[in-house]
Amino acid sequence: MLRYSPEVEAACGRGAAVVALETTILSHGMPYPQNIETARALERIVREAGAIPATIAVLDGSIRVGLDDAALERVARAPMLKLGRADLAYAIAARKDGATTVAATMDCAALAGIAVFATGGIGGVHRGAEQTMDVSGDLDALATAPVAVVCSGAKAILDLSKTLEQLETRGVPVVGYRTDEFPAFWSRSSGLRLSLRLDAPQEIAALIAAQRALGSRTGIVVANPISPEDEIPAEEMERHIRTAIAESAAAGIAGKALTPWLLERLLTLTSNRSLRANIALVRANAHLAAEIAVALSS
Ligand code: PSU
Ligand code: MN
Repeated sequence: MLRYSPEVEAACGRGAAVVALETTILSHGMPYPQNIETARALERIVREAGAIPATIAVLDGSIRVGLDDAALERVARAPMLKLGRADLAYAIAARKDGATTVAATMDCAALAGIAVFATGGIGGVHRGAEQTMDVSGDLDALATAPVAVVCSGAKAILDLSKTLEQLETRGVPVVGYRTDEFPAFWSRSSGLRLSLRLDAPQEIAALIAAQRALGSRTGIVVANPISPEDEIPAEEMERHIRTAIAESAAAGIAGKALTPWLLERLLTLTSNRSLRANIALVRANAHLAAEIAVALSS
Protein backbone atom coordinates (compact mmCIF):
# COMPACT_ATOMS: atom_id res chain seq x y z
CA MET A 1 0.00 0.00 0.00
CA LEU A 2 2.90 2.33 0.85
CA ARG A 3 5.39 2.73 -1.99
CA TYR A 4 8.56 4.61 -1.16
CA SER A 5 10.86 6.03 -3.80
CA PRO A 6 14.27 4.29 -3.48
CA GLU A 7 15.85 7.53 -2.24
CA VAL A 8 13.26 8.15 0.49
CA GLU A 9 13.32 4.51 1.55
CA ALA A 10 17.10 4.63 1.96
CA ALA A 11 16.91 7.93 3.85
CA CYS A 12 14.22 6.66 6.23
CA GLY A 13 16.19 3.43 6.73
CA ARG A 14 19.32 5.22 7.89
CA GLY A 15 17.44 7.81 9.97
CA ALA A 16 18.46 10.67 7.68
CA ALA A 17 16.56 13.97 7.51
CA VAL A 18 13.35 13.69 5.44
CA VAL A 19 10.67 16.33 4.80
CA ALA A 20 7.15 15.35 3.67
CA LEU A 21 5.39 17.62 1.15
CA GLU A 22 1.69 17.56 0.26
CA THR A 23 0.04 17.59 -3.16
CA THR A 24 -3.42 19.17 -2.71
CA ILE A 25 -1.66 22.52 -2.70
CA LEU A 26 -0.38 21.59 -6.21
CA SER A 27 -3.42 19.87 -7.67
CA HIS A 28 -6.18 22.04 -6.14
CA GLY A 29 -4.37 25.11 -4.83
CA MET A 30 -2.33 26.48 -7.75
CA PRO A 31 -2.65 26.69 -11.54
CA TYR A 32 -0.31 24.95 -14.00
CA PRO A 33 2.59 25.60 -14.62
CA GLN A 34 3.22 27.49 -11.36
CA ASN A 35 2.31 24.32 -9.44
CA ILE A 36 4.91 22.09 -11.11
CA GLU A 37 7.55 24.82 -10.86
CA THR A 38 6.76 25.15 -7.16
CA ALA A 39 6.85 21.38 -6.62
CA ARG A 40 10.31 21.19 -8.16
CA ALA A 41 11.54 24.27 -6.28
CA LEU A 42 10.38 22.85 -2.93
CA GLU A 43 12.27 19.62 -3.55
CA ARG A 44 15.39 21.57 -4.49
CA ILE A 45 15.15 23.81 -1.41
CA VAL A 46 14.81 20.79 0.88
CA ARG A 47 17.84 19.14 -0.73
CA GLU A 48 19.96 22.29 -0.53
CA ALA A 49 19.31 22.39 3.20
CA GLY A 50 20.57 18.81 3.55
CA ALA A 51 17.33 16.81 3.74
CA ILE A 52 15.48 14.45 1.37
CA PRO A 53 12.07 15.57 0.04
CA ALA A 54 9.18 13.09 0.15
CA THR A 55 6.26 14.47 -1.85
CA ILE A 56 3.16 12.37 -1.11
CA ALA A 57 0.18 11.45 -3.33
CA VAL A 58 -1.93 8.40 -4.14
CA LEU A 59 -1.31 7.08 -7.65
CA ASP A 60 -3.12 4.00 -9.02
CA GLY A 61 -4.20 3.24 -5.47
CA SER A 62 -0.70 3.22 -3.91
CA ILE A 63 0.42 5.77 -1.37
CA ARG A 64 3.55 7.10 -3.02
CA VAL A 65 6.14 8.54 -0.64
CA GLY A 66 8.65 10.39 -2.83
CA LEU A 67 7.61 11.18 -6.41
CA ASP A 68 9.80 11.18 -9.51
CA ASP A 69 9.41 13.99 -12.03
CA ALA A 70 6.88 12.11 -14.18
CA ALA A 71 4.69 11.54 -11.12
CA LEU A 72 5.00 15.19 -10.07
CA GLU A 73 3.95 16.23 -13.56
CA ARG A 74 0.93 13.90 -13.38
CA VAL A 75 -0.16 15.45 -10.07
CA ALA A 76 0.30 18.97 -11.40
CA ARG A 77 -1.51 18.38 -14.72
CA ALA A 78 -4.12 15.64 -14.46
CA PRO A 79 -7.34 16.49 -12.65
CA MET A 80 -7.48 14.17 -9.65
CA LEU A 81 -9.37 13.65 -6.40
CA LYS A 82 -8.71 15.84 -3.37
CA LEU A 83 -8.05 13.27 -0.67
CA GLY A 84 -8.86 14.16 2.90
CA ARG A 85 -8.74 11.55 5.64
CA ALA A 86 -12.22 10.32 4.75
CA ASP A 87 -11.16 9.54 1.17
CA LEU A 88 -7.82 7.79 1.62
CA ALA A 89 -9.06 4.21 1.99
CA TYR A 90 -11.45 4.66 -0.96
CA ALA A 91 -8.65 5.90 -3.22
CA ILE A 92 -6.54 2.86 -2.29
CA ALA A 93 -9.37 0.31 -2.62
CA ALA A 94 -10.69 1.74 -5.91
CA ARG A 95 -7.15 2.26 -7.30
CA LYS A 96 -7.61 5.97 -7.89
CA ASP A 97 -5.22 8.89 -8.26
CA GLY A 98 -5.53 11.60 -5.65
CA ALA A 99 -3.73 14.58 -4.14
CA THR A 100 -3.42 14.48 -0.35
CA THR A 101 -4.51 17.32 1.93
CA VAL A 102 -2.59 18.27 5.07
CA ALA A 103 -4.68 15.73 7.03
CA ALA A 104 -4.14 12.82 4.63
CA THR A 105 -0.46 13.73 4.14
CA MET A 106 0.03 13.67 7.92
CA ASP A 107 -1.47 10.19 8.11
CA CYS A 108 0.76 8.97 5.28
CA ALA A 109 3.87 10.64 6.76
CA ALA A 110 3.15 9.03 10.14
CA LEU A 111 2.78 5.61 8.43
CA ALA A 112 6.05 6.20 6.60
CA GLY A 113 7.88 7.30 9.76
CA ILE A 114 8.42 10.91 8.63
CA ALA A 115 8.27 13.45 11.46
CA VAL A 116 8.47 16.80 9.63
CA PHE A 117 6.15 18.13 6.93
CA ALA A 118 6.08 21.48 5.10
CA THR A 119 3.03 23.12 3.55
CA GLY A 120 1.49 26.55 2.94
CA GLY A 121 -1.29 26.79 5.47
CA ILE A 122 -3.37 24.33 7.45
CA GLY A 123 -7.13 24.06 7.11
CA GLY A 124 -9.22 25.05 10.11
CA VAL A 125 -12.57 26.41 11.22
CA HIS A 126 -14.32 28.18 8.34
CA ARG A 127 -15.98 31.55 8.89
CA GLY A 128 -19.67 30.97 9.55
CA ALA A 129 -18.93 27.50 10.96
CA GLU A 130 -21.60 28.16 13.62
CA GLN A 131 -24.09 27.68 10.75
CA THR A 132 -22.26 25.35 8.33
CA MET A 133 -20.21 23.24 10.81
CA ASP A 134 -17.41 23.32 8.19
CA VAL A 135 -14.23 22.48 10.10
CA SER A 136 -11.24 21.07 8.21
CA GLY A 137 -10.20 17.51 8.92
CA ASP A 138 -6.69 18.94 9.24
CA LEU A 139 -7.49 19.82 12.87
CA ASP A 140 -8.34 16.23 13.80
CA ALA A 141 -5.25 14.98 11.99
CA LEU A 142 -3.14 17.43 13.99
CA ALA A 143 -4.67 15.98 17.16
CA THR A 144 -3.89 12.37 16.25
CA ALA A 145 -0.89 12.14 13.88
CA PRO A 146 2.57 12.76 15.40
CA VAL A 147 3.95 15.01 12.66
CA ALA A 148 5.28 18.57 12.91
CA VAL A 149 3.62 20.75 10.25
CA VAL A 150 5.64 23.79 9.19
CA CYS A 151 3.18 26.33 7.74
CA SER A 152 2.37 30.03 7.64
CA GLY A 153 -0.55 29.59 10.01
CA ALA A 154 -4.00 28.81 8.70
CA LYS A 155 -5.36 30.35 5.53
CA ALA A 156 -6.90 33.73 6.37
CA ILE A 157 -10.11 32.75 4.55
CA LEU A 158 -10.81 30.88 7.81
CA ASP A 159 -11.86 32.08 11.24
CA LEU A 160 -8.35 32.17 12.71
CA SER A 161 -9.38 32.76 16.29
CA LYS A 162 -11.78 29.77 16.30
CA THR A 163 -9.09 27.70 14.57
CA LEU A 164 -6.63 28.46 17.38
CA GLU A 165 -9.26 27.64 20.01
CA GLN A 166 -9.88 24.26 18.39
CA LEU A 167 -6.16 23.47 18.23
CA GLU A 168 -5.91 24.26 21.92
CA THR A 169 -8.92 22.04 22.70
CA ARG A 170 -7.24 19.19 20.83
CA GLY A 171 -3.95 19.62 22.68
CA VAL A 172 -1.95 20.65 19.63
CA PRO A 173 1.06 22.88 20.39
CA VAL A 174 1.13 25.95 18.10
CA VAL A 175 4.63 27.40 18.13
CA GLY A 176 5.47 30.77 16.62
CA TYR A 177 8.79 30.66 14.78
CA ARG A 178 10.47 33.97 15.63
CA THR A 179 7.04 35.48 16.25
CA ASP A 180 4.57 35.96 19.14
CA GLU A 181 1.62 36.09 16.78
CA PHE A 182 -0.33 33.53 14.78
CA PRO A 183 0.47 34.42 11.14
CA ALA A 184 -2.37 35.00 8.68
CA PHE A 185 -0.92 33.14 5.67
CA TRP A 186 -0.65 35.95 3.05
CA SER A 187 0.00 38.47 5.86
CA ARG A 188 2.37 38.38 8.82
CA SER A 189 -0.11 39.61 11.36
CA SER A 190 -3.47 38.32 12.62
CA GLY A 191 -3.58 40.17 15.94
CA LEU A 192 -3.85 36.77 17.70
CA ARG A 193 -1.18 36.09 20.33
CA LEU A 194 0.56 32.74 20.66
CA SER A 195 1.82 31.55 24.03
CA LEU A 196 4.64 29.38 22.58
CA ARG A 197 7.59 30.78 20.67
CA LEU A 198 10.89 29.25 19.51
CA ASP A 199 13.61 31.02 17.53
CA ALA A 200 15.85 28.24 16.18
CA PRO A 201 15.33 24.99 14.22
CA GLN A 202 17.29 23.10 16.93
CA GLU A 203 14.79 24.28 19.56
CA ILE A 204 11.90 22.99 17.44
CA ALA A 205 13.68 19.66 16.97
CA ALA A 206 14.03 19.47 20.77
CA LEU A 207 10.27 20.09 21.10
CA ILE A 208 9.52 17.25 18.67
CA ALA A 209 11.85 14.97 20.63
CA ALA A 210 10.15 15.93 23.91
CA GLN A 211 6.69 15.20 22.44
CA ARG A 212 7.96 11.78 21.38
CA ALA A 213 9.50 11.09 24.77
CA LEU A 214 6.12 11.88 26.33
CA GLY A 215 4.53 9.26 24.08
CA SER A 216 2.29 11.99 22.65
CA ARG A 217 0.44 11.12 19.43
CA THR A 218 -0.30 14.79 18.78
CA GLY A 219 1.07 16.82 15.90
CA ILE A 220 2.71 20.23 16.21
CA VAL A 221 1.99 23.42 14.27
CA VAL A 222 5.16 25.40 13.54
CA ALA A 223 3.89 28.80 12.44
CA ASN A 224 6.39 30.59 10.21
CA PRO A 225 5.19 34.01 9.03
CA ILE A 226 5.61 35.05 5.39
CA SER A 227 8.59 37.39 4.89
CA PRO A 228 7.88 41.16 5.00
CA GLU A 229 8.88 41.55 1.31
CA ASP A 230 6.37 38.95 0.17
CA GLU A 231 3.36 39.70 2.37
CA ILE A 232 0.08 41.30 1.35
CA PRO A 233 -1.08 43.67 4.12
CA ALA A 234 -3.87 42.10 6.21
CA GLU A 235 -6.37 44.98 5.72
CA GLU A 236 -6.05 44.72 1.96
CA MET A 237 -6.33 40.94 1.95
CA GLU A 238 -9.36 41.07 4.24
CA ARG A 239 -11.34 43.11 1.67
CA HIS A 240 -10.72 40.50 -1.02
CA ILE A 241 -11.47 37.60 1.35
CA ARG A 242 -14.86 39.11 2.26
CA THR A 243 -15.71 39.56 -1.41
CA ALA A 244 -14.69 35.99 -2.26
CA ILE A 245 -16.61 34.48 0.68
CA ALA A 246 -19.78 36.45 -0.15
CA GLU A 247 -19.54 35.24 -3.76
CA SER A 248 -18.97 31.63 -2.73
CA ALA A 249 -22.06 31.73 -0.49
CA ALA A 250 -24.16 33.23 -3.31
CA ALA A 251 -22.91 30.51 -5.67
CA GLY A 252 -23.69 27.77 -3.13
CA ILE A 253 -20.11 26.46 -2.93
CA ALA A 254 -19.58 24.15 0.06
CA GLY A 255 -17.68 21.14 1.36
CA LYS A 256 -14.40 20.09 -0.21
CA ALA A 257 -14.86 22.47 -3.12
CA LEU A 258 -14.88 25.58 -0.94
CA THR A 259 -11.16 26.01 -0.15
CA PRO A 260 -9.97 25.53 -3.78
CA TRP A 261 -12.76 27.82 -5.03
CA LEU A 262 -11.80 30.63 -2.65
CA LEU A 263 -8.08 30.32 -3.42
CA GLU A 264 -8.73 30.57 -7.15
CA ARG A 265 -11.08 33.52 -6.74
CA LEU A 266 -8.51 35.36 -4.58
CA LEU A 267 -5.91 34.83 -7.26
CA THR A 268 -8.08 36.82 -9.67
CA LEU A 269 -9.11 39.45 -7.10
CA THR A 270 -5.47 40.16 -6.20
CA SER A 271 -4.25 39.96 -9.84
CA ASN A 272 -2.02 36.98 -9.01
CA ARG A 273 -0.39 38.56 -5.95
CA SER A 274 -1.97 35.94 -3.65
CA LEU A 275 -0.36 33.20 -5.76
CA ARG A 276 3.07 34.86 -5.62
CA ALA A 277 2.76 35.23 -1.84
CA ASN A 278 1.61 31.61 -1.52
CA ILE A 279 4.63 30.35 -3.48
CA ALA A 280 7.05 32.50 -1.46
CA LEU A 281 5.74 31.32 1.90
CA VAL A 282 5.66 27.63 1.03
CA ARG A 283 9.27 27.85 -0.19
CA ALA A 284 10.32 29.43 3.11
CA ASN A 285 8.42 26.72 4.99
CA ALA A 286 10.20 23.96 3.05
CA HIS A 287 13.54 25.51 3.99
CA LEU A 288 12.68 25.73 7.69
CA ALA A 289 11.25 22.19 7.70
CA ALA A 290 14.50 20.87 6.22
CA GLU A 291 16.53 22.66 8.90
CA ILE A 292 14.32 21.14 11.59
CA ALA A 293 14.58 17.65 10.04
CA VAL A 294 18.38 17.96 9.87
CA ALA A 295 18.53 19.05 13.53
CA LEU A 296 16.23 16.16 14.50
CA SER A 297 18.34 13.54 12.70
CA SER A 298 21.67 14.65 14.20
N1 PSU B 1 -2.99 25.80 1.63
C1 PSU B 1 -2.83 26.32 0.39
N2 PSU B 1 -3.46 25.75 -0.64
C2 PSU B 1 -4.21 24.63 -0.49
C3 PSU B 1 -4.38 24.06 0.81
C4 PSU B 1 -3.75 24.69 1.83
O1 PSU B 1 -2.13 27.31 0.23
O2 PSU B 1 -4.72 24.12 -1.48
C5 PSU B 1 -5.15 22.78 0.99
C6 PSU B 1 -4.39 21.90 1.99
O3 PSU B 1 -4.13 20.67 1.37
C7 PSU B 1 -5.33 21.74 3.14
C8 PSU B 1 -6.65 21.82 2.44
O4 PSU B 1 -5.15 20.54 3.85
O5 PSU B 1 -6.46 22.90 1.54
C9 PSU B 1 -7.81 22.07 3.40
O6 PSU B 1 -9.01 21.83 2.75
P1 PSU B 1 -10.37 21.75 3.57
O7 PSU B 1 -10.60 23.15 4.08
O8 PSU B 1 -11.40 21.31 2.55
O9 PSU B 1 -10.16 20.75 4.67
MN1 MN C 1 -14.35 21.56 4.80
